[in-house]
Amino acid sequence: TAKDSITLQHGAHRIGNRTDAGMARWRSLRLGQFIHWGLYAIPGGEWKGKTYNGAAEWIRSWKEMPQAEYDNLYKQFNPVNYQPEQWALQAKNMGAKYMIITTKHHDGFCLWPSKYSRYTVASSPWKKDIIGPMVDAYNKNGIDVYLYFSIIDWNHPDWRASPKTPADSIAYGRFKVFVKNQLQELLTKYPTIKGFWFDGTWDDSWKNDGAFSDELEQYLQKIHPGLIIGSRLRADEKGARHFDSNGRLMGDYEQGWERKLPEKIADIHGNDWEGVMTIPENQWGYNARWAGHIKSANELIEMLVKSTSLAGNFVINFGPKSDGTFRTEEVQRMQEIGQWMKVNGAAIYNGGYAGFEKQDWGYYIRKNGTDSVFMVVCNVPVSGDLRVKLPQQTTLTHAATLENPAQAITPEVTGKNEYFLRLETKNFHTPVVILLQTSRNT
Ligand code: JFZ
Repeated sequence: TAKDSITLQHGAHRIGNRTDAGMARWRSLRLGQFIHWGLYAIPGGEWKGKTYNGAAEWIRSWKEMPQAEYDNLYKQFNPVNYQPEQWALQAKNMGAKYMIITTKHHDGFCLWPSKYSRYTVASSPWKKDIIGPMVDAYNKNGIDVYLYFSIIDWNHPDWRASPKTPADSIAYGRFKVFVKNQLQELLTKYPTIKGFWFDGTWDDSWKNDGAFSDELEQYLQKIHPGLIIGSRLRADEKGARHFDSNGRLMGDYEQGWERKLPEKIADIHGNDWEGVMTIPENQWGYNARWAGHIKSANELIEMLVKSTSLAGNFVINFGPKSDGTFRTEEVQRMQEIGQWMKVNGAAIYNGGYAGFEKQDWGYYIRKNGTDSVFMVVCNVPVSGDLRVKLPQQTTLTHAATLENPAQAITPEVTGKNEYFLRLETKNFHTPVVILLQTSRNT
């Protein structure tokens, strides 16, 4: 066990993962849907005929985009085709068990009618709350809701990235009160939410006030017991983020896996974690012109499988258009992932690290707390033989695909605790899942 080298007041307050029922539920969900939606969907990565090469939700920071014009886009926010029921059903059909919605991104525009700001949906032609109907629709479909909230707020006069003068510090002090008020407001308006997903916490102003991030986290969890908050909110009093100066994780799970995933179980250090992934390379909000590599449904399924096999959650991002509809590429991926999940979801929900040595054909996933281990086959070898290497004292008693559970696959014994499994055909269009029943000889 690690020994603390520094005494910290605002470091980690817990050793190891949370053990309560709310966190156990989060850990069982595995597949989430992220939605980045806001004013940036209106330009969609283009302004006055020019294409912005960065992430579409960052367009306000582009020199070609006059900030005053961006800050007036709210006068055009009118998503007449926004149908939260249909959004929720679509997410459910994909197999998502939780969702994260941007209540406020770096631009500061609020998708709920906040009484602490005039820069909200209430001032737009749409006028109505976006968040409330979304929370209700998703909850009704059995999907937990988490609220994304950016600490960076380009629209707020008191926000500072790096306070330089006493006046800056006073302004930022007011800003922190504003943040706390907005979060308290969100918890009061949407009491069924399960947690916050914080972002924009890398600036000096935030990371040099670890005490405030600590007090804020404790305040939110006090007024909403069980609230789940990832490591991205926190800094300690020395400015260390995510992990405190003694290397201990702050918050409820590791939130640093952004467009990248761990490779092996040692990479997660035993912590709960979640990876968030874009379908194109780095676009979160709607961008009319996706460029570069666009991930296929199979690539995303493999990432979901890999995340589950390494005991983490996987969240796929979508950026709806400004009218409230989704682009075809996103709809297709949701449908294809959903078709796969309908047959193979049993390997994902409640799945975790199997404790078996990884094999070349893909990933082992254990149904948590059971002797059932799934083989998710992403690469079939040219021989067609899948080598199943089990730990010592473990015997394979049964194998069958989730697609055809009634038809057992007869294993060929090739060694002690080692088998070959041969599939009927070598041609697959999606990963194949084989459920193994094992028994331990004691
Ligand atoms: C942030 C945002 O700036 C971005 O627009 C999007 O909302 C994304 C989910 O979060 O971008 C990040 C945050 C963290 C890292 C990189 C980009 N990181 O930890 O490497």
